[in-house]
Amino acid sequence: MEHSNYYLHLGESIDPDEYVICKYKMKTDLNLEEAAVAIATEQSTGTWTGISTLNEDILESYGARVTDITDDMATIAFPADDFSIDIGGIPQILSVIAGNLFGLEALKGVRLEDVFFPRSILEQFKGPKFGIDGMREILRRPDKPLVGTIVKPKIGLSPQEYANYIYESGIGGLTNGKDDETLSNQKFCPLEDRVVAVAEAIDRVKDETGHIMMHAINVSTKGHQIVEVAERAQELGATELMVDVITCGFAAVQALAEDPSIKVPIHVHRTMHGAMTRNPDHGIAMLVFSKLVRMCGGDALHVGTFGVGKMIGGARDDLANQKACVDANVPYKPVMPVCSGGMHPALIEPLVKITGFDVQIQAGGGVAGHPSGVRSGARAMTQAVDAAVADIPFKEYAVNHKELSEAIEKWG
Ligand code: CAP
Ligand code: MG
Repeated sequence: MEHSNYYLHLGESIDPDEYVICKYKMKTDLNLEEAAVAIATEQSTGTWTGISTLNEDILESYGARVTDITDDMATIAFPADDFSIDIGGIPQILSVIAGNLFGLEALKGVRLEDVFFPRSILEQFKGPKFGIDGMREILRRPDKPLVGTIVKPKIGLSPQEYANYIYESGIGGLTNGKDDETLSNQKFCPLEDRVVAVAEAIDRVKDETGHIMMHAINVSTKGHQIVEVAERAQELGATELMVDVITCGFAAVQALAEDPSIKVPIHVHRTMHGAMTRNPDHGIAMLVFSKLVRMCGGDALHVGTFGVGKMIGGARDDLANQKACVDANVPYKPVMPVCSGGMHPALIEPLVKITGFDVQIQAGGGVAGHPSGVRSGARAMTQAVDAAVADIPFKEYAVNHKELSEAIEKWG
């Protein structure tokens, strides 16, 4: 039974409550309708050739529909019944909307630019436990941007050297510390020793200054182990957990977020995303990952530096990522957008003008590279945030703030 024309429903309106709707940007030597039908076929009820076992009922119930092709962008609607959330969840969703299609000969390139879920699917996810408000409550920081650091060097410090970095950062006024994405349980800094030492450092900062800080311990590991590792880190005093969502999987974030024994925020790092998000003609937009991370319960997510820092991305794309984190049209708490990568105090003013104050700005090199050391680097970041909040040009603010002026002198 040849059904290729079945999947073409151009101009037909469909009920968004009954479908998962995807936007695919396509590069093809075929005509765009054939390319879009190839995606709809492969990702729903068809394959490369007509099959005798496919009938009208199956097509009608579960066949994807190409509802629009504008320029090189196809809109494809997948019936909600094509998805299985209780068993399957985000892994199964991705197998449908971001699966075999990337390897189809019919396409020279294809990029999943956006996805829209019906309420019936959204409501099967819980979203973040804490989110923006929950993190602000823990830190007693009701409205200023959160400001943090990534301990540098990424690897190599001993637990005590590591904890000293966090102590200095906290005394310098930072609200957030985090492990770097490659740090785990290496012999030079065993996870449990690091958790205990960092917890003691954070407690010391609070005892000495009243300042509250949290530090995200990287618990990225094998799927069957991550809850146990996270629970142990929490038991030893971890104030926040970090998961590398692309290398660990969205299901790993969801496992921690939905586990009632996990009672600290989850910081979601996106390392390796560039393998899929960077190419404008092939892959998956970070906007899609941002929506999925919020669904599965990340409390804070790296969204980029809006064209200001060292990593790929740009203001338009990163603004879309940030919007996905806070969009009021989905039934979840807002996720704290994290801006990180090549950040330093002189970049905070231009960044905050774009992002506003509901953001976590963090710097690794931009703190550890300060000419007067980590504490001064932390102070310079804190001063730059205070200047932005007071709407005082940071160079003017730096006149009376030595650490900030030293950072400007070094990084301009
Ligand atoms: C930043 C960082 C982060 C990047 C990730 C790094 O360090 O720790 O992992 O921000 O990029 O390893 O590069 P620096 P993104 O502050 O020294 O650059 O946030 O875009 O995922
Ligand atoms: Mg890093």
